[in-house]
Amino acid sequence: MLSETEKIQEDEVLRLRSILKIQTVALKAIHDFFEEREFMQLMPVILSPYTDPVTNGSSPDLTPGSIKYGDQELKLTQSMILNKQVAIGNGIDKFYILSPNVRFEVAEKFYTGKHLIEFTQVDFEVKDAQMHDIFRLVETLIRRVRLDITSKAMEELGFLKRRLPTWNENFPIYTSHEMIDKFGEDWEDKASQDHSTPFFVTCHNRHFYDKTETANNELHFRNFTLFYGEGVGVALSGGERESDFDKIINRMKELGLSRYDYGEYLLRVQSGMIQESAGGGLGVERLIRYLVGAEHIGDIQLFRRIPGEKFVI
Ligand code: ASN
Repeated sequence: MLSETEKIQEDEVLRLRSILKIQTVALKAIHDFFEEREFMQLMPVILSPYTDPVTNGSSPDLTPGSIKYGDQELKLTQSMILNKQVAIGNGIDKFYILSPNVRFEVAEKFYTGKHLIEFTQVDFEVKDAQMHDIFRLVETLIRRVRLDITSKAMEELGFLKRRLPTWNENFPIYTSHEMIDKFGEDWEDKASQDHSTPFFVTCHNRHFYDKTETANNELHFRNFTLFYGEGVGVALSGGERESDFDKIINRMKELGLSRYDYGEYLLRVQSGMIQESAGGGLGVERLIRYLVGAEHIGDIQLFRRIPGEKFVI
């Protein structure tokens, strides 16, 4: 007979094993999906002279960690977007990367249940693609993951008491303006709670590398976020990319970034190496949290990397 403590420990092991099985099946589905569509897999970089500044005014707490190596100041990758654009310029037309990102979030983000200091995204990019091509790609990818999980990890879903929602072929698409009108300025959580299935939201005033367009004298952004329903929040962010030097410089100014921090990247923009592309990045841990129905993102991690928590190992 197991004691009460032994029973709890055994249940915890079974819970963790179920989550890891679902994670393994999901990652294999993602690899298979891209390989079947002839995407190349690139290896991630961890340190580089330039990284995605991520911050867009709404998240002032994000500061890239820097490391000095010789006379170079290197940054821990916050996202590989700038590398992705250079890869497109090097003739790699469609690819994906399992890319570890480090983002120093403030301790209070513990309470969101969805932030990590260190996480991995499935980052992908397609030359000459537009937003709607990426929507179709992402819908098919999420559907594929769901299909493989339900056929290969039914037992584990059952143990975790998770019933995955079903959804239509196409996820609904809204603009951020529609969301603000319906849910107010703080629309993200409310909108995610209001939906039982995933949905896209376009047009966010966000990154300097997102493509812009002017309509009715207003600036619009050809970028998007995929939200999971059920209050789980952001799944993926992405966009069409800006390749016009003057527009990029203007956006850097608007976002309070210094062009001198992006010298080599901007030289590439100026020489025409940075071309039209679109893509996005799907957070792996958030995907797993969604699939298994975990309350807090830390609950799916063996090695927890939660804002405000002491790292144990
Ligand atoms: N990976 C995202 C993209 O492709 C960028 C990000 O994570 N900040 O747009």
